[in-house]
Amino acid sequence: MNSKITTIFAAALGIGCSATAQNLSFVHSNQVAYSANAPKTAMVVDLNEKTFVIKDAKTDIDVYKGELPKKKFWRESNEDITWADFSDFKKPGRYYVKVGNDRTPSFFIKEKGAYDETLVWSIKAFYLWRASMPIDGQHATFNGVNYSREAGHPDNVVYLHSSLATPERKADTELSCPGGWYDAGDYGKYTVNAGITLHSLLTAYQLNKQMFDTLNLNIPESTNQTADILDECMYELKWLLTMQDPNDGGVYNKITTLKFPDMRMPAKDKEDRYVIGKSTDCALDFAATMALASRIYKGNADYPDFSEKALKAAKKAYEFAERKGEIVFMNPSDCNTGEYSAPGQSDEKFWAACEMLITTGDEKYLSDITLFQIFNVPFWGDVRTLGLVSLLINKDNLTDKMDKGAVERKYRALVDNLLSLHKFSPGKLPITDFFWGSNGQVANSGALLAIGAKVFKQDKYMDAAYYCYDYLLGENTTGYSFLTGFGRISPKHIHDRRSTSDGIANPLPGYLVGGPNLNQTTDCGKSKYPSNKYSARAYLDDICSYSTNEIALNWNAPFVLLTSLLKGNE
Ligand code: 9MR
Repeated sequence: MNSKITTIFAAALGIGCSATAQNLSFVHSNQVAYSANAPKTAMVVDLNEKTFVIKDAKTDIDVYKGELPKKKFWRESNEDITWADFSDFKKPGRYYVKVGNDRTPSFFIKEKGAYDETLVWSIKAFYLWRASMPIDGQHATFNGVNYSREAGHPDNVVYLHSSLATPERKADTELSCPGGWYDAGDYGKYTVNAGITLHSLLTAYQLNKQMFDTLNLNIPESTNQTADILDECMYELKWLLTMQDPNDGGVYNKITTLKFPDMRMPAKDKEDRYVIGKSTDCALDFAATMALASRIYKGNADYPDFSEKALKAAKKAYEFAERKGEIVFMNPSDCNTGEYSAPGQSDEKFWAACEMLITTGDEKYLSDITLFQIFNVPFWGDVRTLGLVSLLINKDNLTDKMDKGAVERKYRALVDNLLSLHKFSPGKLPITDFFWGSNGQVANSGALLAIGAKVFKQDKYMDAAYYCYDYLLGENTTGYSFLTGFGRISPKHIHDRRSTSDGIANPLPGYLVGGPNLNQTTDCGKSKYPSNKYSARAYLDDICSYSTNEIALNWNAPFVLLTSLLKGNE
């Protein structure tokens, strides 16, 4: 009996309610909720059936019948795939899809509110990530479970790594860099990743201000006048400002211990933390982020001094990068924590120049902005598209010297390409390569498409954006909803130091795991993965799998952006 069949028997017998086995079923849906007017499908894998039904989850009565199109072979999973399309079934309720003897977990169809919980908790995840302050049960209770914890990493005394010593700041100089979010399942704080993350979150705010102005996240700052998502971002921005060296405007890469910490709670991780690295990509990411934040918080009564301070800091960092040329960061020999370092800084330069131009209107930045380049789905190592997104959504406020038509054409080319990948791939995904953080790539693709739909007022891009969301919530060949706490089969053993050591059975909620990735299966051992050959299936819900089952700021943030755009479209 093959392992799929065994697990199906187990499921039929109701064994193991909190299912962990992969490919528990051959039919996969969004496991949380579809919006009534959105396209709705389920993925059918390697089955020979010709029809499907939708059943009411309570009564098991058939409410919809449909035919399955011919299967197509999907190279990335080595499976024959077809799709049960029930987009025209819009009646709110709780259902499941049945194909032959196989079925999906149940899900809701909702007229309104399909995205509310996933949106709130994927942003709350950032609150739960806060360093240097206790997490309060009042703000951190999910499904009756209290995720409060003691403060960790005050970071009011961190040491300048010897590799950075200057006459003004000698080795081991004590600096104070408190606050900010942990980067991922580790406790480092990294400038590069903070930048792309804040771009996603602040873009979400810019595109749906009204909705965010009233969205209560129940965080400690919820009682002030500022939108909660902006309060949450401010926690990171305040820390980020401390990463600049006031002497030369350069920006440090990270604050970490010298080695990745053991699996223990933040309050128990007492190793010395160091300020490490000072590179120009870092300075440019910082400049871009501060310039962007400066215009978002302008005139904000809760943070009256921030906007001006941020713009000054941005200019200083930009000038540092111009003066110094390319300085690429590499870990010093005594340190093995994350690097977030990629060669070539034209992408960071472009992004920073775009944000500086939009915020200041100063045409001197035009000379650093060329649109004769290829724009791809962004990730921390290629941030040029963040600049393009900002130009696009601020196009009505740009100087006449900026070619707005070209901005639109470039953006259209990008989303048209994503749309055709979605349409023509048997797996419907707009990505073709599942590398480390593939779920972040899916979320970013969906967000770009949803932005395209909103700006160009073209629904066709939304179809693909919806699928990206549904994929992340379970409509994928692994059968997992990749957002912790959501869906019947979701990750239980994430590579996260807090979730591993807090003594609570379920992991912290609202976190998107990295997702399928074939390239680093050595972390747990190749043979442990459901497939070590086919990338779409190379996901493992195990603590050892930092390459597929870790969580990170830059994956949650585009999920927030995508989800907020879908909510805005309800
Ligand atoms: O997301 C990063 C991925 O693109 C890199 O290939 C990988 C190895 O350098 O690092 C990932 O980022 C990790 C960071 O370096 C440290 N904190 C955890 C991040 C997620 O795994």
